[in-house]
Formats: sequence, structure tokens, C-alpha cells
Amino acid sequence: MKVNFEHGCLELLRGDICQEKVDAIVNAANAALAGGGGVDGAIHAAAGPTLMEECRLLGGCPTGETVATGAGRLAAKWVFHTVGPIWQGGDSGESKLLASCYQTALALAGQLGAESIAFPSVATGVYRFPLAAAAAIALGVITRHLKTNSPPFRIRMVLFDPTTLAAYQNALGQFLDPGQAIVIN
Ligand code: AR6
Repeated sequence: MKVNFEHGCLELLRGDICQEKVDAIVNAANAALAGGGGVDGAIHAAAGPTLMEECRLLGGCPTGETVATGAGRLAAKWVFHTVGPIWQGGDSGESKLLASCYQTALALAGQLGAESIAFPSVATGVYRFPLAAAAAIALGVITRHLKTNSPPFRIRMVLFDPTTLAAYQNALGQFLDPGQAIVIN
């Protein structure tokens, strides 16, 4: 599904983020940028070894922040490595840190001039952030961004399984204006 905003569009779809033809692909990384399972493992496998070489040079990334590398063999220009919070029950600043993942990734895209970006569902896998809450945080930040006139203008949430896609679809309504059209494709 797709929703148009004043300054861009948001797409929610089921898919493998490694196949995305966008300027920047976001990776759900860990603070050591050491690689791992989930979407991180899939992106490193698809991009090839140059991604890990670049990550080693960066030396890490604090939780809630985002750093950029090249994208190796992927079609994108950049991989943005963002580090979600490990869920610890909700009283350790997890929500703010997750919002910051999306905010810092969008700000970095603006700085680099990335016009399109694809996000996975950050922190809802190995890091166990509750899905409905994570979807609302992600879509709140993204829909606010799309009301400003700054890149990226095309934002894709690429969700790996039907349960995750459904959670984001359910959360979306609260961020739309009355009568704002959702295009089903
Ligand atoms: N494309 C899109 N989404 C995917 C893909 C893919 N190819 N593969 C998995 N997902 P996770 P986290 C979904 O665990 O919770 C890693 O080991 C997955 O189904 O990848 O932020 C890192 O190194 C889920 O919906 O990330 C860290 O140590 C979502 O991506 C840690 O896991 C996020 O799940 C980060 O954990």
C-alpha cells in the first residue's frame, strides 16, 4: 500500500530489503557493527565483504544513532546502519531510542541527498521490541518527515513477514488525515 503526503510518499510492503532499488537501505545493526543474524546477516551476505571492511573502520555506532557505508554489491548507493534498543521492559528509554533510529536515518539521508530510502522493522526481531508499539513509533517519525520539504521523498517500509506487515498497516491509520487516500497495490 502507498500513501501520498505533501512532500513525498510512504509505501508499506512485504519483501526482502536486499532487493530494494533505492538510494539508501537501512540495516538493523548492533552497536559493534559486527554483523549478525536477521536483516543484518542478509544485508552483509548480499552486499559482500566490503560492507564489513567499512564497518570495521567505523568502529561502532551508539544505540539510537545511524552511520553510513557504501553498499557493496547491492543496488543502493548507501547502507545506513542504525542500532535499535534491546527491549528491556520499556523503562529504559527504548521508545525514544527507537524513534531516534528513524530520525537519525532520515537526517543522514537529507545530508547525503538520498531521495529514497528503505527501512526494515528496526528492533522487532532479535531485540524483541513489541511490534505494535514499534510500528507506531516508526510511522509517527516517518509521516512527520513526509510533511516537511526535505529528502528523502520516497520512504519504503520493507517488512519481512505477514505479521509485521499487518502491524504496520494497522498502525498507519492514526497518522493519516481524514480522507487521506491509501492506494492498495
Ligand atoms: N528484509 C527485510 N526484513 C528482514 C529481512 C530482510 N531480508 N530479514 C529479517 N528481517 P532483526 P533487530 C526482519 O532481528 O531486532 C542482528 O543479529 C525481521 O523479520 O534483523 O533490530 C543484528 O546484528 C524483523 O521483522 O533486527 C543485531 O545484533 C526485522 O527485520 C540484532 O540482530 C528486524 O529483526 C538486531 O536486532
